[in-house]
Amino acid sequence: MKYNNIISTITGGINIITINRPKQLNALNKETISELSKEISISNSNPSIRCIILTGSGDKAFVAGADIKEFVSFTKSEGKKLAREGQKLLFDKLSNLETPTIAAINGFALGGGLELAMSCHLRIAVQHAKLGLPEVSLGVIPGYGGTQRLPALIGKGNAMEMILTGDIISADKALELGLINQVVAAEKLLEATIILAKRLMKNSPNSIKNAIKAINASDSSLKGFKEENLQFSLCFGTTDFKEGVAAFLEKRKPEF
Ligand code: DAK
Repeated sequence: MKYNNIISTITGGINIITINRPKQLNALNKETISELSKEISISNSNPSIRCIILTGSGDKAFVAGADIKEFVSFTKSEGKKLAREGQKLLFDKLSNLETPTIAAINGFALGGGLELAMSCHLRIAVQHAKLGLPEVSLGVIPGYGGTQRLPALIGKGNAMEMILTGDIISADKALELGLINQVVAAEKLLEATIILAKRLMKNSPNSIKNAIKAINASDSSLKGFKEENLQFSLCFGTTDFKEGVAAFLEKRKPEF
Protein backbone atom coordinates (compact mmCIF):
# COMPACT_ATOMS: atom_id res chain seq x y z
CA MET A 1 0.00 0.00 0.00
CA LYS A 2 1.19 3.55 -0.78
CA TYR A 3 1.35 6.00 2.12
CA ASN A 4 2.28 9.67 2.50
CA ASN A 5 3.82 9.54 5.98
CA ILE A 6 5.10 6.03 6.63
CA ILE A 7 7.29 3.47 4.85
CA SER A 8 6.85 -0.27 5.31
CA THR A 9 9.74 -2.67 4.58
CA ILE A 10 9.10 -6.37 5.01
CA THR A 11 12.13 -8.58 5.57
CA GLY A 12 12.38 -12.12 6.99
CA GLY A 13 8.88 -12.08 8.49
CA ILE A 14 9.39 -8.65 10.11
CA ASN A 15 7.52 -5.50 9.03
CA ILE A 16 9.71 -2.48 9.72
CA ILE A 17 7.43 0.57 9.72
CA THR A 18 9.23 3.91 9.56
CA ILE A 19 7.41 7.14 10.39
CA ASN A 20 8.66 9.45 7.70
CA ARG A 21 8.10 13.15 8.50
CA PRO A 22 11.69 14.07 9.44
CA LYS A 23 11.23 17.84 8.89
CA GLN A 24 8.55 17.83 11.62
CA LEU A 25 10.58 15.39 13.75
CA ASN A 26 8.08 12.68 12.79
CA ALA A 27 5.28 14.37 14.80
CA LEU A 28 2.03 12.40 14.66
CA ASN A 29 -0.66 14.13 12.65
CA LYS A 30 -4.07 12.59 11.99
CA GLU A 31 -3.05 11.17 8.62
CA THR A 32 0.04 9.46 10.08
CA ILE A 33 -2.06 7.90 12.85
CA SER A 34 -4.52 6.61 10.27
CA GLU A 35 -1.78 5.20 8.02
CA LEU A 36 -0.07 3.48 10.94
CA SER A 37 -3.39 2.02 12.00
CA LYS A 38 -4.02 0.60 8.52
CA GLU A 39 -0.54 -0.88 8.08
CA ILE A 40 -0.60 -2.45 11.56
CA SER A 41 -3.97 -4.10 10.88
CA ILE A 42 -2.76 -5.43 7.52
CA SER A 43 0.36 -6.88 9.16
CA ASN A 44 -1.56 -8.41 12.01
CA SER A 45 -3.80 -10.33 9.64
CA ASN A 46 -0.82 -11.64 7.63
CA PRO A 47 0.45 -14.82 9.35
CA SER A 48 3.83 -14.59 7.60
CA ILE A 49 4.57 -11.39 9.55
CA ARG A 50 5.75 -12.48 12.98
CA CYS A 51 6.96 -9.15 14.39
CA ILE A 52 6.45 -5.43 13.75
CA ILE A 53 9.16 -2.84 14.36
CA LEU A 54 8.23 0.84 14.61
CA THR A 55 10.90 3.47 14.12
CA GLY A 56 11.35 7.07 12.96
CA SER A 57 13.22 8.37 9.93
CA GLY A 58 16.48 10.26 10.37
CA ASP A 59 18.70 10.13 13.44
CA LYS A 60 17.11 12.96 15.41
CA ALA A 61 13.64 11.79 16.37
CA PHE A 62 11.57 8.66 16.82
CA VAL A 63 8.45 10.85 17.23
CA ALA A 64 8.54 14.33 18.86
CA GLY A 65 4.90 14.08 19.94
CA ALA A 66 1.46 14.67 18.57
CA ASP A 67 1.53 17.36 15.89
CA ILE A 68 1.20 20.51 17.98
CA LYS A 69 0.44 22.64 14.92
CA GLU A 70 -2.57 20.44 14.19
CA PHE A 71 -4.17 20.37 17.65
CA VAL A 72 -3.66 24.07 18.40
CA SER A 73 -7.22 25.01 17.47
CA PHE A 74 -9.06 22.05 19.00
CA THR A 75 -11.99 22.64 21.34
CA LYS A 76 -12.67 20.52 24.46
CA SER A 77 -15.02 18.20 22.61
CA GLU A 78 -12.72 17.87 19.58
CA GLY A 79 -9.77 17.09 21.86
CA LYS A 80 -11.78 14.44 23.69
CA LYS A 81 -13.08 12.86 20.47
CA LEU A 82 -9.69 12.86 18.77
CA ALA A 83 -7.89 11.40 21.77
CA ARG A 84 -10.51 8.65 22.05
CA GLU A 85 -10.29 7.89 18.32
CA GLY A 86 -6.47 7.94 18.34
CA GLN A 87 -6.41 5.52 21.30
CA LYS A 88 -8.71 3.11 19.50
CA LEU A 89 -7.11 3.45 16.06
CA LEU A 90 -3.50 3.17 17.15
CA PHE A 91 -2.39 3.12 20.77
CA ASP A 92 -4.79 0.51 22.19
CA LYS A 93 -4.65 -1.41 18.93
CA LEU A 94 -0.86 -1.71 19.20
CA SER A 95 -0.86 -2.56 22.85
CA ASN A 96 -3.39 -5.38 22.33
CA LEU A 97 -2.01 -6.58 19.00
CA GLU A 98 -1.49 -10.34 18.61
CA THR A 99 1.72 -9.79 16.63
CA PRO A 100 4.54 -8.61 18.92
CA THR A 101 5.71 -5.04 18.37
CA ILE A 102 9.05 -3.37 19.15
CA ALA A 103 9.72 0.37 19.19
CA ALA A 104 13.21 1.14 17.86
CA ILE A 105 13.71 4.59 19.40
CA ASN A 106 16.21 6.44 17.21
CA GLY A 107 16.09 9.86 18.93
CA PHE A 108 13.48 12.05 20.68
CA ALA A 109 10.42 10.11 21.95
CA LEU A 110 8.31 12.85 23.47
CA GLY A 111 4.64 13.17 24.38
CA GLY A 112 2.57 11.15 21.92
CA GLY A 113 5.88 9.70 20.66
CA LEU A 114 6.71 8.15 24.01
CA GLU A 115 3.06 7.07 24.33
CA LEU A 116 3.45 5.32 20.97
CA ALA A 117 6.64 3.58 22.13
CA MET A 118 4.94 2.56 25.40
CA SER A 119 2.07 1.03 23.42
CA CYS A 120 4.58 -1.32 21.77
CA HIS A 121 5.38 -4.54 23.63
CA LEU A 122 9.15 -3.85 23.82
CA ARG A 123 11.46 -0.83 23.41
CA ILE A 124 15.10 -0.41 22.34
CA ALA A 125 16.70 3.03 22.26
CA VAL A 126 19.89 4.55 20.92
CA GLN A 127 22.32 6.11 23.37
CA HIS A 128 21.39 9.68 22.34
CA ALA A 129 17.60 9.13 22.65
CA LYS A 130 15.66 11.51 24.89
CA LEU A 131 12.36 10.44 26.40
CA GLY A 132 9.65 12.36 28.20
CA LEU A 133 6.03 13.39 28.56
CA PRO A 134 6.32 17.23 28.43
CA GLU A 135 2.58 17.82 27.88
CA VAL A 136 2.11 19.83 31.10
CA SER A 137 4.54 22.40 29.68
CA LEU A 138 2.07 22.88 26.83
CA GLY A 139 -0.98 23.20 29.10
CA VAL A 140 -2.31 19.70 28.38
CA ILE A 141 -1.73 16.23 29.82
CA PRO A 142 -0.75 12.98 28.09
CA GLY A 143 -3.84 11.92 26.13
CA TYR A 144 -2.86 8.68 24.45
CA GLY A 145 -2.61 6.42 27.49
CA GLY A 146 0.61 7.88 28.97
CA THR A 147 -0.88 8.48 32.43
CA GLN A 148 -1.78 4.78 32.58
CA ARG A 149 1.05 3.05 30.71
CA LEU A 150 3.95 4.99 32.27
CA PRO A 151 3.10 4.06 35.90
CA ALA A 152 2.56 0.45 34.77
CA LEU A 153 6.12 0.39 33.41
CA ILE A 154 8.09 2.44 35.96
CA GLY A 155 5.85 2.68 39.05
CA LYS A 156 3.58 5.48 40.26
CA GLY A 157 6.24 7.57 42.02
CA ASN A 158 8.60 7.71 39.04
CA ALA A 159 5.70 8.32 36.66
CA MET A 160 4.39 11.18 38.84
CA GLU A 161 7.84 12.76 38.70
CA MET A 162 8.19 12.44 34.93
CA ILE A 163 4.66 13.64 34.13
CA LEU A 164 4.43 16.50 36.67
CA THR A 165 7.92 17.88 35.93
CA GLY A 166 7.68 17.17 32.21
CA ASP A 167 11.41 16.39 32.45
CA ILE A 168 13.11 14.72 29.53
CA ILE A 169 15.38 11.81 30.46
CA SER A 170 18.31 10.04 28.82
CA ALA A 171 18.23 6.53 27.40
CA ASP A 172 20.43 5.28 30.27
CA LYS A 173 18.01 6.70 32.86
CA ALA A 174 15.07 5.18 30.95
CA LEU A 175 16.81 1.80 31.07
CA GLU A 176 17.45 2.16 34.80
CA LEU A 177 13.74 2.95 35.36
CA GLY A 178 12.56 0.00 33.23
CA LEU A 179 10.98 2.24 30.61
CA ILE A 180 13.05 0.62 27.86
CA ASN A 181 14.51 -2.85 27.46
CA GLN A 182 17.91 -2.05 25.93
CA VAL A 183 20.20 0.83 24.98
CA VAL A 184 22.43 0.40 21.94
CA ALA A 185 24.84 2.45 19.85
CA ALA A 186 23.02 4.38 17.10
CA GLU A 187 24.58 2.39 14.27
CA LYS A 188 23.49 -0.90 15.90
CA LEU A 189 19.80 0.00 16.41
CA LEU A 190 18.27 -1.91 13.52
CA GLU A 191 20.56 -4.91 13.94
CA ALA A 192 19.86 -5.14 17.69
CA THR A 193 16.11 -4.75 17.13
CA ILE A 194 16.08 -7.54 14.55
CA ILE A 195 18.06 -9.80 16.93
CA LEU A 196 15.44 -9.14 19.62
CA ALA A 197 12.62 -9.74 17.11
CA LYS A 198 14.16 -13.10 16.17
CA ARG A 199 14.34 -14.11 19.84
CA LEU A 200 10.54 -13.74 19.94
CA MET A 201 9.92 -15.20 16.50
CA LYS A 202 11.49 -18.57 17.33
CA ASN A 203 8.62 -19.14 19.78
CA SER A 204 5.03 -20.26 19.18
CA PRO A 205 3.02 -17.38 17.63
CA ASN A 206 -0.04 -18.75 19.36
CA SER A 207 1.64 -18.67 22.77
CA ILE A 208 3.01 -15.17 22.10
CA LYS A 209 -0.54 -13.97 21.37
CA ASN A 210 -1.90 -15.64 24.53
CA ALA A 211 0.96 -14.25 26.65
CA ILE A 212 0.32 -10.69 25.40
CA LYS A 213 -3.36 -11.03 26.31
CA ALA A 214 -2.57 -12.39 29.78
CA ILE A 215 0.08 -9.75 30.54
CA ASN A 216 -2.21 -6.93 29.36
CA ALA A 217 -5.02 -8.18 31.58
CA SER A 218 -3.05 -6.82 34.55
CA ASP A 219 -2.89 -3.31 33.02
CA SER A 220 -4.58 -0.33 34.61
CA SER A 221 -8.34 -0.42 34.51
CA LEU A 222 -10.50 1.01 31.79
CA LYS A 223 -11.56 3.59 34.38
CA GLY A 224 -8.06 5.10 34.31
CA PHE A 225 -8.06 5.50 30.53
CA LYS A 226 -11.54 7.09 30.65
CA GLU A 227 -10.45 9.53 33.34
CA GLU A 228 -7.36 10.45 31.31
CA ASN A 229 -9.58 11.18 28.32
CA LEU A 230 -11.83 13.42 30.43
CA GLN A 231 -8.98 15.32 32.15
CA PHE A 232 -7.19 15.68 28.79
CA SER A 233 -10.25 17.23 27.15
CA LEU A 234 -10.67 19.68 30.06
CA CYS A 235 -7.28 21.20 29.20
CA PHE A 236 -8.38 22.29 25.74
CA GLY A 237 -9.37 25.90 25.22
CA THR A 238 -8.00 26.98 28.64
CA THR A 239 -5.74 30.04 29.00
CA ASP A 240 -2.87 27.72 29.98
CA PHE A 241 -3.36 25.63 26.84
CA LYS A 242 -3.37 28.73 24.63
CA GLU A 243 -0.20 30.04 26.30
CA GLY A 244 1.59 26.65 26.22
CA VAL A 245 0.93 26.05 22.55
CA ALA A 246 1.61 29.70 21.55
CA ALA A 247 4.95 29.54 23.38
CA PHE A 248 5.93 26.40 21.46
CA LEU A 249 4.99 27.95 18.12
CA GLU A 250 6.83 31.18 18.98
CA LYS A 251 9.87 29.16 20.18
CA ARG A 252 9.86 30.69 23.69
CA LYS A 253 9.25 29.48 27.26
CA PRO A 254 5.59 29.55 28.42
CA GLU A 255 4.51 31.81 31.29
CA PHE A 256 1.76 30.16 33.35
N1 DAK B 1 4.52 18.96 16.54
C1 DAK B 1 4.69 19.71 15.42
N2 DAK B 1 5.89 20.14 14.97
C2 DAK B 1 6.96 19.76 15.70
C3 DAK B 1 6.88 19.01 16.88
C4 DAK B 1 5.57 18.60 17.31
N3 DAK B 1 5.39 17.83 18.39
N4 DAK B 1 8.12 18.84 17.38
C5 DAK B 1 8.96 19.48 16.53
N5 DAK B 1 8.27 20.04 15.52
C6 DAK B 1 8.78 20.83 14.40
C7 DAK B 1 9.25 22.20 14.88
O1 DAK B 1 8.14 23.10 14.98
C8 DAK B 1 10.21 22.58 13.76
O2 DAK B 1 9.44 22.99 12.65
P1 DAK B 1 9.85 24.35 11.84
O3 DAK B 1 9.93 25.42 12.87
O4 DAK B 1 11.19 24.00 11.22
O5 DAK B 1 8.74 24.48 10.84
C9 DAK B 1 10.86 21.24 13.40
O6 DAK B 1 9.97 20.21 13.89
C10 DAK B 1 12.21 21.03 14.07
O7 DAK B 1 12.04 21.22 15.47
P2 DAK B 1 12.91 22.28 16.32
O8 DAK B 1 13.37 23.41 15.46
O9 DAK B 1 12.13 22.61 17.55
O10 DAK B 1 14.17 21.37 16.68
P3 DAK B 1 15.13 21.53 17.94
O11 DAK B 1 16.28 20.63 17.69
O12 DAK B 1 15.38 22.96 18.25
O13 DAK B 1 14.27 20.93 19.15
C11 DAK B 1 12.76 19.37 20.26
C12 DAK B 1 13.90 19.60 19.18
C13 DAK B 1 12.27 17.94 20.13
C14 DAK B 1 13.36 19.62 21.65
C15 DAK B 1 11.64 20.41 19.98
O14 DAK B 1 11.26 20.31 18.61
C16 DAK B 1 10.43 20.20 20.84
O15 DAK B 1 10.41 20.58 22.01
N6 DAK B 1 9.35 19.63 20.24
C17 DAK B 1 8.10 19.46 20.89
C18 DAK B 1 8.20 18.37 21.89
C19 DAK B 1 6.90 18.21 22.66
O16 DAK B 1 6.53 19.06 23.45
N7 DAK B 1 6.24 17.11 22.40
C20 DAK B 1 5.07 16.78 23.09
C21 DAK B 1 3.94 17.24 22.28
S1 DAK B 1 2.47 17.15 23.22
C22 DAK B 1 -4.18 14.92 21.11
C23 DAK B 1 -3.68 13.74 21.62
C24 DAK B 1 -2.45 13.68 22.23
C25 DAK B 1 -1.70 14.81 22.33
C26 DAK B 1 -2.22 16.00 21.87
C27 DAK B 1 -3.43 16.07 21.26
N8 DAK B 1 -5.45 15.01 20.50
C28 DAK B 1 -6.13 13.82 20.21
C29 DAK B 1 -6.09 16.24 20.29
C30 DAK B 1 -0.37 14.71 22.87
C31 DAK B 1 0.36 15.80 22.96
C32 DAK B 1 1.78 15.76 22.74
O17 DAK B 1 2.40 14.86 22.24
